[in-house]
Amino acid sequence: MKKEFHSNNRQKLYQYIQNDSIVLFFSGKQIRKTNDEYYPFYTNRSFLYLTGLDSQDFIFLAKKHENTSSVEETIYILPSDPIYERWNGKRLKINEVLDQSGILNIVPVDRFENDLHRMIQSGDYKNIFLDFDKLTITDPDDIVYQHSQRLKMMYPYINICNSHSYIKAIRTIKEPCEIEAMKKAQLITAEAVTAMMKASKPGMYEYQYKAEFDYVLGQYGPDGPAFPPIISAGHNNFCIHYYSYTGQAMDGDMILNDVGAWHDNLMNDVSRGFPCNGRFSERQKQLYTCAFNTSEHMFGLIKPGMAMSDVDLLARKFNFEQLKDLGLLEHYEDAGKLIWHGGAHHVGYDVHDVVDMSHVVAPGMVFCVDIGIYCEEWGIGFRLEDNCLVTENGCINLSANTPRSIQEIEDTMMKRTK
Ligand SMILES: [Mn+2]
Repeated sequence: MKKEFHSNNRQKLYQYIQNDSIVLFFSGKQIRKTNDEYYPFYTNRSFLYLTGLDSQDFIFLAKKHENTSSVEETIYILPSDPIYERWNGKRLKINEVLDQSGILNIVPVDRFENDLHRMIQSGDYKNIFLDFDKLTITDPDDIVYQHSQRLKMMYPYINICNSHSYIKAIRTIKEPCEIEAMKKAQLITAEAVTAMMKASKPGMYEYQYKAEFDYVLGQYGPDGPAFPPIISAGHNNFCIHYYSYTGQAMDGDMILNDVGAWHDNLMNDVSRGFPCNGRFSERQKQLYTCAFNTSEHMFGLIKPGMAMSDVDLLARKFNFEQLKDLGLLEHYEDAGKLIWHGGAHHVGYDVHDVVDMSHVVAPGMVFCVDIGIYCEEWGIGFRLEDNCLVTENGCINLSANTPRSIQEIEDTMMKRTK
C-alpha cells in the first residue's frame, strides 16, 4: 500500500477526535513461547492500517489542537541494533519508515515515556485516546490496558477515551486500493481451491489437500495463508473450526474448505464444499442446491441501507424454506438442526475484521455471505462462503471466480491433475 492510503486513514480518524487530545496506537509486543523462543509476531491491525508499518514495539502518537490538517504526528521506532539484527533480521530504517507511513517525525522509542510526560504536564491536553478492544471481560490486559492503568495513576486529571468505535467505522469501509488487493488475494485463493479440486480423489488425506493449497499460495510469496485453513473430509466437516488435517476422504465424502489468501495485508475468506470423487450424489446435490440458491438470493438482495443483522437472518429464512421443501425441516424454530451458523462477518485487514453490527450495510463494506448446511443424518456437511462487496446500488461477489455452482465444480474436477 502507498503511504497516502495510510495517511488518508489517519486523516479520517482525526475527524472523530476532539481538540486538545493525544492519540496513541501501539504495534504490539511479541509473545514469548519457551525460553528465548517467540511466537511469530502479528502487528496490531489498526496500527498497521494507520501507519503501514509492520514491526513490533513501535508507537504512533498524534496531537490534535485545532483542525485535522494541523495534527502533529510522531512515530516512535526501535533504533537500529547491529547485534540484534544479526540474529533476528533487519529493523525498519528511518527512510523506510518515512516511505511507508508518510510520518515525518521519527523518534527512537526509548524517548516515548519522557515525551508523553512532558506533553501531559504541559496542561495543553485534556484527553488521551487509546484503542481499547476486549472481546470478553476475561480477555487478558493487552499493552493498551497496561498503559491506561499507568496513565490513570500518574495523571488522574486527564480523560482516557476509547478510539475503537472510530477505527471500526473507518476500517469497515474499504478504499479502492483495498478492494484491488482483495481481488488479487481472491485470484490466489481461487487457484488454490481449484488445485485441491483437481487433485481430489477418494483415499486422499486432508493433509494432502492442504499441501495442494499451500503449494499454490507459496508460489505467490512468503506470506502463506491469511489464517489457518480449514480443510476437512466427511464427518470431520461437522467440526466447524477443524484444524487436524488427519482424516481421509472416502468415496462419497464431501470435502470442505474454509480458506483464504492475503495480498498487501488484505485478506479474503472463502468456503467451498465438493465431493471428493468429483460427482455430487443426489443428496449432496439437493443440499448444495439449497445453499447455492440461498447465496444467489442474498447476492440479489444485499444493498446499502439494509440492516447488517438482516444478512444472516434473511439467509437463514430462505435456506430454511428450501430445506423444508426437501422435508428435512418442519418449523423455523428447528432451523438450527441443520443451519449451525451465520457468517456475515467483515473481512479486511483481518479475516474476522472489526465491525459494528448496529451499522447498516454501506458501499465499500466487504463481508462474508456464508451458507452452511450440516445434515448429520445424511452424513453431509459443508458451507458455501463468498465475499460480498457492497456497491452504490447493490453488491458483487468478489469470490465468484472460485468454482461455485455444481456444474462449475464438476467441470473443474473433470480436469484432474493426479
Ligand atoms: Mn471462513
